[in-house]
Amino acid sequence: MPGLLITLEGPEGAGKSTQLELLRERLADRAVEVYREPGSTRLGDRVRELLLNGEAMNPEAEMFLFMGARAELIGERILPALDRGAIVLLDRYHDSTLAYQGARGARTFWPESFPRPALTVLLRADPRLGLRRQRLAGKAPDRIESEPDDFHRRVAAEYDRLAAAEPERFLVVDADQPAEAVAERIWERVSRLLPVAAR
Ligand code: T5A
Repeated sequence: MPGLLITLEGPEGAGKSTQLELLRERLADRAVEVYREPGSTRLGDRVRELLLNGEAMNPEAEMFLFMGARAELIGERILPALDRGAIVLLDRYHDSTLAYQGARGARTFWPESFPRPALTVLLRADPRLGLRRQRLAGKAPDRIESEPDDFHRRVAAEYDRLAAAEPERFLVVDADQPAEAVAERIWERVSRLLPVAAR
């Protein structure tokens, strides 16, 4: 596959959307497609509503709903974009399921049909920092953000475990620093993945 899949992960409000926009700006002269999860397809948007604003559900039902929305996004958007040679930037991907639904006790796994990212940036932050940033930005907490601190701590621990298990795929960046400093760390790594002429 000629394209490049780069994903951003981290706890609530760690700055993924902010960093995605800064990265998109740096890559402005290249074919870039940006998606977020859950969502970015008609089915994904409907499932997002159920997942973030619906009722409590069984952890494995939750996992498969996230994965179903992801399968649609992969088939409809991500694989075609990678085939065209695009750089695909993704705000959350399967590591979110491994971390969040893993923290709920679901038996998580990585399906063979889900492409592995060339790079996964983990914005590492105390989950309370992100939740505070979201409150300051006036964002009302959704069903998952409203979980107790202990759940968010388990999610953060799952992320640390995932990053330690695959140090080549993950770039771990401390999110508790100015957005420009975070962006610089990410760019250092992303620019090395690009063909020489594009750096
Ligand atoms: N989920 C998702 C699962 O449980 N399983 C899954 O498989 C998937 C895919 C998604 C929810 O679903 C869960 C995880 C989530 O709970 P969402 O609404 O998409 O929900 O929420 P998030 O992905 O958490 O996205 P947010 O937009 O809330 O957070 P971001 O993108 O991490 O943060 P961002 O960039 O919006 O920044 C938040 C605020 O902080 C400021 C920004 O200006 C903004 O106000 N900020 C900074 N402030 C100071 N210093 C910095 N370095 C800053 N960077 C950003």
